[in-house]
Amino acid sequence: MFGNPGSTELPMLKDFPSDFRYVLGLQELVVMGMADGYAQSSGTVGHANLHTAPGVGNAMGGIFNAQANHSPLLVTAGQQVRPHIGIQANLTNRDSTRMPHPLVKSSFEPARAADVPHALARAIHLASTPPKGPAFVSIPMDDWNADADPALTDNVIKRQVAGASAPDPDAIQALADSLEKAKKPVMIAGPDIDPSGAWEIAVQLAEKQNLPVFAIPATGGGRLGFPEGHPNFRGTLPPGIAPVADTLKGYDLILVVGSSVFPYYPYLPGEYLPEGAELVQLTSDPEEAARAPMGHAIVGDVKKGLLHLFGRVGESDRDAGDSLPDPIPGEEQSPITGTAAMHALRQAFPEDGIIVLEAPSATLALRNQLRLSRPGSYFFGAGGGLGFGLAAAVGVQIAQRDRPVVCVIGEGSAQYAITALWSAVAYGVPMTVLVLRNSEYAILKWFAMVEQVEKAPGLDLPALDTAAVASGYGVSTTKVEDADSLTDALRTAIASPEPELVEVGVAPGMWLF
Ligand SMILES: Cc1ncc(C[n+]2csc(CCOP(=O)(O)OP(=O)(O)O)c2C)c(N)n1
Repeated sequence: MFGNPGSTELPMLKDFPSDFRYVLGLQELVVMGMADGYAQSSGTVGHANLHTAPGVGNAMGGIFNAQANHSPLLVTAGQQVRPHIGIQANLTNRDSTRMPHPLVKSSFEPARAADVPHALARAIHLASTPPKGPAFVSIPMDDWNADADPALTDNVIKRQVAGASAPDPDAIQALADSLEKAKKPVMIAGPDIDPSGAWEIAVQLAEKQNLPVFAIPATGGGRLGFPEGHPNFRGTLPPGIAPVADTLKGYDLILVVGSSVFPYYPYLPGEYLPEGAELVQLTSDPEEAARAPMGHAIVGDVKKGLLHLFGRVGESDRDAGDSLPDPIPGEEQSPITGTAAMHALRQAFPEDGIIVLEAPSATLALRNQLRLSRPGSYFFGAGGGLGFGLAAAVGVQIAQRDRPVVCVIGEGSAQYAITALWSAVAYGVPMTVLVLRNSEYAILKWFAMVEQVEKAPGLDLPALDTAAVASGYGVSTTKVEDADSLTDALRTAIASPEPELVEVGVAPGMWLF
């Protein structure tokens, strides 16, 4: 249980059971991020316990991220005692179930104290059935002194709910026929491939059918769906409508797996599909299927769908095109570029390492330089709400004790969930944080250019000393300025059994390669 307690949650924490572990976050956005990272990387349901209305308010950005990430989360919050709700005593969440809407799959306050166990079980089952996401339960604080209904509870705790439903075999057969007939098909790998366990079969399908593979636009994908060092990998799609169609020009069948179509941003209008192209989307999320602006969709479990498809197509000898060139560090300069910083990280990054990323102007540089190629190695806040990275890294590292976690973060982004550093120290979480200091909100300067906005205030961050702030939370820190020192500092930090922070100065700007 990741939580931040208040008076309304204390009764829930009384005699805290020894087979549970409580991880304290110092602010509810951090609680959500830690639980989100933990849930996604452990593959189990995470639990975030929030303080009543104001705590839920603080958590909303994190709940937004969790739904975009399809992160299976039980979110509970305390509530005034039942006799106080009607008179709206202090701290009453007066419309507790409406508050987290529309970001949660369900929102519930049990009608009777005795129904709390059932309400929790219901939320857990719902959170963990595709499409996964957060489910909310508000619990009046006096409920914890009441007895559960044994007839109901005894049944409830034994139940299992299996959620992965296979796509319609006829639809998969039609897709297999289209794939066999296509002259130049392409696969677009989405974030639900990895959590659904479809990583291997996605690779096998691409190899059997000789498919070139793109990742969905980097800003909208919380997970990788395909090894980025694989010879069939062609890079990430650009994020706008027209640029996506432009990149996919010449392909006649576009197979989108485990993704919405597409998480576009910014608005760059144009045709949605290149001429002559057909698009088929395989997704476990009926909502993602329904809202797509083009193509057909098949709803069902991504892994089962790919397994069926794989069995219905033959080996193909079509030409998949050229592999990506090896990443290069680019020109030397001082301060170093974001590209050089990511190249330096590549030298220090262990094979089994995990990246948690929230460094907007270096997102593409990281993807291109690291070419992460193992499942469960990449976590990114698909919702785009800052405050995910530092907190999620703590949760990921708690779930994955044996894999080194490196959180790559902009100095601006770090401030949204900076108190996560305290949790990392308090619980001995040995993650490494790499802070890219460019003294500005670089991505927003790029957006200002795209949106033709001149002279916007509030885009510079002079004199923000993240390392000094981190020291205050008890984190060991190192500051470096050149690429070789960065690699050395990262090697040391990654090997350390304590949380460590490395801050590097980088030149302002956007780093695409
Ligand atoms: C909760 C939230 N508030 C504001 C934003 C808008 N925003 C997007 S990127 C960004 C700046 C990030 O700065 P930094 O981490 O230093 O990265 P850089 O752009 O310099 O690479 C901001 C403020 C957001 N995405 N989420």
